[in-house]
Amino acid sequence: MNTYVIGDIHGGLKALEQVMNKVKFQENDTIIFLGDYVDGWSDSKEVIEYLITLNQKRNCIFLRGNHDDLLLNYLKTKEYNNEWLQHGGQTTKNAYSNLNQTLINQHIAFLEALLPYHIDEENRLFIHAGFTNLKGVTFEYFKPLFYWDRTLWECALGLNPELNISDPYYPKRFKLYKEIYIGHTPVTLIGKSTPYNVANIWNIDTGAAFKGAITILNIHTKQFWQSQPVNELYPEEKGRN
Ligand SMILES: [Mn+2]
Repeated sequence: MNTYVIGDIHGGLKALEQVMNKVKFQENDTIIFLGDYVDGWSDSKEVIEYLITLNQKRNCIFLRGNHDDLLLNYLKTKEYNNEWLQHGGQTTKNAYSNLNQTLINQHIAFLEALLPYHIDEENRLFIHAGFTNLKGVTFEYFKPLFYWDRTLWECALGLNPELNISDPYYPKRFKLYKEIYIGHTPVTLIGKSTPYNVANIWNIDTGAAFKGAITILNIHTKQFWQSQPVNELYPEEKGRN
């Protein structure tokens, strides 16, 4: 029985299908999706449909990304702001403009059921962005940080590699969980194109909203699979630039 984690998707259905087909999933495997299913490439609606279908035949855990939350808010209230439109929301808004209300309600139900985080039986944490409370996720006061925070990853990148885990300066947040899997902040920002590990933190967002790939990682073996860069599969589009 294997557990796989998959990073940001951002409406890139063609890349999602490509990388899903590379992994030989077994019936009782678990796939944990780190969130950000929408906003970017033109298939946001189709990605949600794909995930709803996949959930019927695989053990899936779907976490909430900040973009999924923005879409949920739009579908429920029809309210949006320009910042969402500029960060990939425009293609999503377009995609949903001709969907009937029954299907929209189905997608709202999917988005509402997304989990803020997941902790497995071996105390591994899976979360879209991060958390800030030094005692862990259950103590977080401002819950949207689970899908907006970047300080956990910044803290990891700034970590002195010579610092011992018993040192009082060692970040307390890193000691709470066996491993922490995140997306949200593309590793392409630091010139990487594959999952990047610092201390016990694994960043699986390989920049699918931009010119990167979608990545699936086996958490036990750390073997990973990637789509081709998503922009190559949508040559007529700009993604989130
Ligand atoms: Mn993202």
